Amino acid sequence: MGQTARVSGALPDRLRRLARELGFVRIGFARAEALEREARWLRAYVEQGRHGTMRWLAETAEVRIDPRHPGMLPSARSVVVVVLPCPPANGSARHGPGRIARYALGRDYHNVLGKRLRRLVAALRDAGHEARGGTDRLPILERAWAARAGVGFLGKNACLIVPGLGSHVLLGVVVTSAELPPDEPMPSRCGSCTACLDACPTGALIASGTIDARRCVSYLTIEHRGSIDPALRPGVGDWLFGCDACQDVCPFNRARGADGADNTAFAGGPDLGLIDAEGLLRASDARIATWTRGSPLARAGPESLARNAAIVLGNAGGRRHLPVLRAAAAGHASPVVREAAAWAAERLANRGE
Ligand code: B12
Ligand code: SF4
Ligand code: SF4
Repeated sequence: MGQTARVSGALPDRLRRLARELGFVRIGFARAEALEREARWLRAYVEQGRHGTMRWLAETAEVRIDPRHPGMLPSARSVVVVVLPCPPANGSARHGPGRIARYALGRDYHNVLGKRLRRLVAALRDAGHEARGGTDRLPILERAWAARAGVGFLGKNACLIVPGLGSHVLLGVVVTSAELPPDEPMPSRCGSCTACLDACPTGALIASGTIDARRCVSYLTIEHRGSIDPALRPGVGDWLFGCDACQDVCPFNRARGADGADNTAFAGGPDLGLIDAEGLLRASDARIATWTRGSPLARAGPESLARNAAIVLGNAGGRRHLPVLRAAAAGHASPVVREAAAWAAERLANRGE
């Protein structure tokens, strides 16, 4: 099998060509070995409980720092990282208040990238090597490997930034027994800029590159179930799902080509223009599930989306939203949504515009 893989002169080029054909805009190779510096960062993150309720992250922490771990691929020699730009920025228009993070504006990226990554895995297996690929769901620190494989650098906002493209990119990884020529890692290029640290609405970026997920609006609106700490709700602002605040201010996202405008990979997803905060509060769970099918929004689930909608209206709505909030506070099926709607109605009433 692939454990005894030798470098085929043509394999790296074949992989690069295939990646390009599949629409990936960058590809890089790194030697599979234990990540030492990042292991310290990840262990500190978990020990301090900064992963919040994402227990799966803590449970797989040791697997994530070495691709040769029995839980990953013991025969691993190389890590291949590929980059796909996020859906174009123009898909976010909706009627009332409520924004959706850029990465979630199209079809679910797990499907879009997953299908393409299977082709890369198949090419490696056809060449006699072992390979495991995935996006998001493999127990591996994708950003760290992307920086190692030279496709970008880790910004102070913790994101992987690709010079010329910015950080609105999604990553895919293939771990393989093939020995591939490693690319040069890319060091940080943030310099003295601190725009993202200053822009984070909840203080979730506690130091350069260091995040406390428990305070992060992305975590709160997507991963966190149940009630959101009232102290953090104003910081949620008008984010219905995810948050791009620390990326929106980044100078690397103003480069030409960073808007993903010519990227059609995510086309054909559900029409997210249908989803606004008011509609989410009025809709049944079944209706919300239908609206979000095939989109990353499905991960949050109807209850969390309706909860987020109430908070968004409390932060960014007006008195015209009081009736829908009061109706939800009195009659929504979920106690979490009822409480969030009561909080929002009181906030709007007290604002007294
Ligand atoms: C869990 C998770 C989350 C959680 C926790 C995020 C976190 N930073 O821990 C939440 C829900 C908050 C989240 C949010 C987002 N996520 Co997310 N997430 C993940 C996931 C599944 C695991 C991340 C993880 O292991 N976290 C643990 C920390 C320690 O690791 P890390 O985030 O990789 O940390 C790096 C940096 O923070 C930095 N670092 C950490 N500590 C320190 C300390 C110092 C001193 C320094 C200098 C650097 C540094 O180096 C680390 C090396 O990897 C990955 C997919 C994967 N398997 O890797 C996607 C992933 C990281 N997410 C992604 C995206 C798109 C996002 C959002 C932009 C979505 C959004 N718009 O709402 C936000 C960005 C928030 C942010 N500023 O980080 C992309 C990243 C794209 C990119 N360009 O970087 C990934 C890679 C998914 C993918 N396949 O494309 N995410
Ligand atoms: S995604 Fe939003 S809340 Fe999270 S670190 Fe970035 S700016 Fe802060
Ligand atoms: S906003 Fe500035 S500090 Fe933050 S990631 Fe971008 S360049 Fe780096």
